[in-house]
Amino acid sequence: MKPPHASDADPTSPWQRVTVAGLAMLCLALIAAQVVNTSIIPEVAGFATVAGGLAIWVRRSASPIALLAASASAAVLVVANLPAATENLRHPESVASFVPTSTAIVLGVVVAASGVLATARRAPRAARPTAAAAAGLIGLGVVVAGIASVSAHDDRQQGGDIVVDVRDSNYPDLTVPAGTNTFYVDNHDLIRHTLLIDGTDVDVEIPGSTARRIAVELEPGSYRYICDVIGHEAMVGVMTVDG
Ligand SMILES: [Cu+2]
Repeated sequence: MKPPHASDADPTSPWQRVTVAGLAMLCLALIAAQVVNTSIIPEVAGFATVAGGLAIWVRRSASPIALLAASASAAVLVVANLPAATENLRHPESVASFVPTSTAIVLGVVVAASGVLATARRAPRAARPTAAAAAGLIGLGVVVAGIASVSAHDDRQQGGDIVVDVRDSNYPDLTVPAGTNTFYVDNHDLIRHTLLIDGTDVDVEIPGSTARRIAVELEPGSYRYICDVIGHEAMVGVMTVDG
């Protein structure tokens, strides 16, 4: 039975429940994203904390301020992540990059909309189908990524290859002979990386838990090689090519 002094917005409104559930799942998805990254990413940790805090606030209070704060935060999350998300969504074969991204985007959009709809008390009967559609989309993301990762290309190491082990989003410094070298770049991380070598046209995608063979001719000198995934700016190695 509802208390006689029920607040302005109905505390049991279906959209409010969707907002709370969406925020709670968003918090978990952002924590999971960091677990697969094996590191704490300050922005992601910040959003996870905000999402968790908002979930508690909206659950306790159906006030328009709480609901609109949830909406606005979710919208900011989606927009701020769009450049990185667009890249990750183009590479479903890297499950650990794709699934947290697709999940966070779906949840972000749902929370952004549900917070406003709960405040406006509009279309309550659409809440349940919307939540079901969101769950379906998240599940579809997992299936698509699973299929893509199983069929992902994975190179085998061959004799004479220079092995570059990639762990914890880190590129080691290397010393190699001049001429044509074949690098066997073994990505031990679950997440995707790329490899670009300054002064060459090498620009290779390396899905999570796969390896790539990359042949490149190098003159003596020093070359910087990097991963250009957004947020991986610290992934810089130096290749010293002996004469
Ligand atoms: Cu990377």
